[in-house]
Amino acid sequence: HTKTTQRLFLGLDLLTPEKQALADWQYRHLNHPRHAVYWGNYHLTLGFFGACTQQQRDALVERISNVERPTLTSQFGLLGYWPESRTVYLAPSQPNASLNAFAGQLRQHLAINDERPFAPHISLIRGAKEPAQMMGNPANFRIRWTALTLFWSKPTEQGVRYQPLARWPLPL
Ligand code: 3AM
Repeated sequence: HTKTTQRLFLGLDLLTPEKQALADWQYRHLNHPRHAVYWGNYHLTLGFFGACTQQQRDALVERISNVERPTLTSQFGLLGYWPESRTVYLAPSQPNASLNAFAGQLRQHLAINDERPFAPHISLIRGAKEPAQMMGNPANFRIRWTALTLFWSKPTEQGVRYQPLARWPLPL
């Protein structure tokens, strides 16, 4: 059916070993009664598009392809909590100017109109009514981002899964 839509968002994907290291750290050091985000879903959101038709998706892919991509590195070490969205997240330890600039460019070029300003983070726990207690070592993950990814937020019986639909490599 042509009316079928997919919830799409643009983000930065982690490599599997990076996801595993983060999941391992979360399991050992982050004490929280609520369920952790499924480790395969770890990512950094750059912009959210919402429900898109196949035609809209194709147009997006084309527009995204035209954006110049920078080399991006992030150092994550800040554990945060947003009470409004009940999310515990990991954020860069310091402001990340090149990442912020890239997100700004994408939002302009793709006419993304998210309500809130870009706040780089990796969501770790959802449905959290309180901040997480951290035990032991603070997180310290240095990520050299390798690809810009268009994700499909796909509902499954196990919950939502973020499935990459298209990838654009970042220069190393
Ligand atoms: O893991 P995070 O939270 O960074 O929050 C949603 C998630 O990113 C975000 O898109 C990602 C995949 O679901 N998202 C969902 N609905 C949204 C909305 N209406 C949204 N972002 C902005 N506006």
